Amino acid sequence: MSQEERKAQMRMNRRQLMGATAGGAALAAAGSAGLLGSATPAHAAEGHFNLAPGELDEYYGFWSSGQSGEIRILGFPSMRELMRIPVFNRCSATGWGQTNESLQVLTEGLLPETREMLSKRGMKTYDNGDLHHPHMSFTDGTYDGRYIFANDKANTRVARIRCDIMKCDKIIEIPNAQDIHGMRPQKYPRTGYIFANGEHEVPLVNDGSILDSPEEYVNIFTAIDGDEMKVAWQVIVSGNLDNCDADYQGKYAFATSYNSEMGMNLAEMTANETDHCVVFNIKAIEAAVAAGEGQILQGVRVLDGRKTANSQLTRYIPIPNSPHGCNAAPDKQHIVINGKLSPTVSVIDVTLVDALFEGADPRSCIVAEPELGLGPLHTAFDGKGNCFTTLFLDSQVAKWNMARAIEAYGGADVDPIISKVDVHYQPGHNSTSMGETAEADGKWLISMNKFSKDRFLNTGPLKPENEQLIDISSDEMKVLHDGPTFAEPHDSIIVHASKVNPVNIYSRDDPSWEAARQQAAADGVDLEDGHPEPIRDGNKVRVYMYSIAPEFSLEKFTVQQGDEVTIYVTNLDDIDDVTHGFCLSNHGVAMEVGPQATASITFTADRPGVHWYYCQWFCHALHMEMRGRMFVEPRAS
Ligand code: CUK
Ligand code: CUA
Repeated sequence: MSQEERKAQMRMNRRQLMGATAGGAALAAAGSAGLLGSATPAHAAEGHFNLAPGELDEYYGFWSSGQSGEIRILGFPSMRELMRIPVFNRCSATGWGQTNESLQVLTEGLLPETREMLSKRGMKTYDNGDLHHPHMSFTDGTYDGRYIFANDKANTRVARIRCDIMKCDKIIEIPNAQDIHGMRPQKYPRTGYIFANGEHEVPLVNDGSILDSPEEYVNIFTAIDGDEMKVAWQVIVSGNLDNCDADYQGKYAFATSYNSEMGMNLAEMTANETDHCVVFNIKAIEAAVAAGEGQILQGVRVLDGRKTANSQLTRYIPIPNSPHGCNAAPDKQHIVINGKLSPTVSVIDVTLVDALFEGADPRSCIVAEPELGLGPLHTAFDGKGNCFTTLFLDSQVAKWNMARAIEAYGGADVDPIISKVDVHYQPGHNSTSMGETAEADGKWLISMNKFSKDRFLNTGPLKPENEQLIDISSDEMKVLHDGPTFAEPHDSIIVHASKVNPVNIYSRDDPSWEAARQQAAADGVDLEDGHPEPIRDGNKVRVYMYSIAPEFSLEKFTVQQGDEVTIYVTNLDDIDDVTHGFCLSNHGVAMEVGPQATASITFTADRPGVHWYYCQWFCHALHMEMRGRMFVEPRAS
């Protein structure tokens, strides 16, 4: 095939997968139809999402940011962006990726081979990440406010965010797998495990000895101990793993699997009419781990749960076609598998899953398969028996009733679909308020749309996403608000504010700066007192200072050219919202220092001269005056 033919072929494929809206004329038509169906200003005016100044939102929204690599905190339903939590990305404001404390988080969980590869490039850790799925830890089927976990599809990692300080405290790289996509915490009895899907298949020891032999590639399902942030076990499966969820019984995890064909290109990957939902039998897996079955690879016990292994570890439920989203309903009984290339969703009854492991037909646990429209990707729930499924190709959300879908599957003449609403445009994930917990409250739905096209002022070729707030308190869904976002929140959770209790001021005992504490002790320094002179240790120099608005305890210090300098700043202010910063001019050095926190940063002082450091976090009327000088004495030559 020539390059031109190949391009023509790819354009064809794209059009098929995107549906009519990708075509020029059809696009314009879909656009205007969409506008007609959208919220009127009257809806917006009566909307109670529009908070008066000083009023607080009822919910926290935790938004992923996809290839931006961070987590964003929104007030919900006002949709105001409150904060960004750097995770896999770099942050100019907070120094995430520069401070020693953040570098420890970003590097300590890397595999040795990754560390070696990066160090050859002069890097300590990856600079990018692709964060799709943020999910809070659970106790007894609902959010417990301890942690948020998130995947990195780009570099095969899983991160944990502490909800007391809203900072990332652990990142681990997952061995043996490639690209963690779907990721969910165990819901019951509490979040011990984090289940993490390896999306792309690779040779199990991916060391170059096997290359273009796809028949030898495997996919890996990983369970992480969320308390320890260590891999607990892995299971080899057949077919790419996409999204996953856990039941409310603590017995099973479920993962959608496209590409049962194990194809290497688009035509091969979409050939079969059905793919799978893979069921993982947690008790059977734990027993196999305890019995020492399988093999240890890169320090992890890896069990064989492929179809061919015929084990009690997994079951493969045939699902039409290349399924994507996997969503446990708050009724604690049903799992909705979203068909993507099939207009259907398939509903699994978890009470019928035990039988699959006693020889029942894998499809015998399917109790409904309603046809909803084109491109069903993800489903959310209202806790009243209704489900909301995004239809990517139709640019709609369908509201349907679980009980009616089950009756219809049993032969009754009922239509499970209650209503549909146009969204703008091409929705991926959606979330309802508390909807992935047993406490789903049925008030709000957010539709996370991949394209905004004409909905906002033109920002040039790169447009924002559009997240639409929908009132689901009645049968007719009402779109109340358009929320533009930068690349590219895939998924979100909407958590009642009562579940989350962040502190205002760090505890001086916080483990975040344990290494600084130890170094200071070794140097005979109290972090809260700082030290009047730099402490020299060969060509390593440590500078300890504290800050009280609007001053650093050191107005100057002197080092030698070529010294490796570490600055420790302890913020002694203990007033809400008085964060300081430390920014060293012309050195690429900057960090946030929260109230009562210690933060540190290391750099080489290779520029002789006078260099000002200043507080870059506006903290006081004399914030501009909060500064000092670093003198770098030229190296004697
Ligand atoms: S995935 Cu992006 S729309 Cu990564 Cu959860 Cu479905
Ligand atoms: Cu301290 Cu600005």
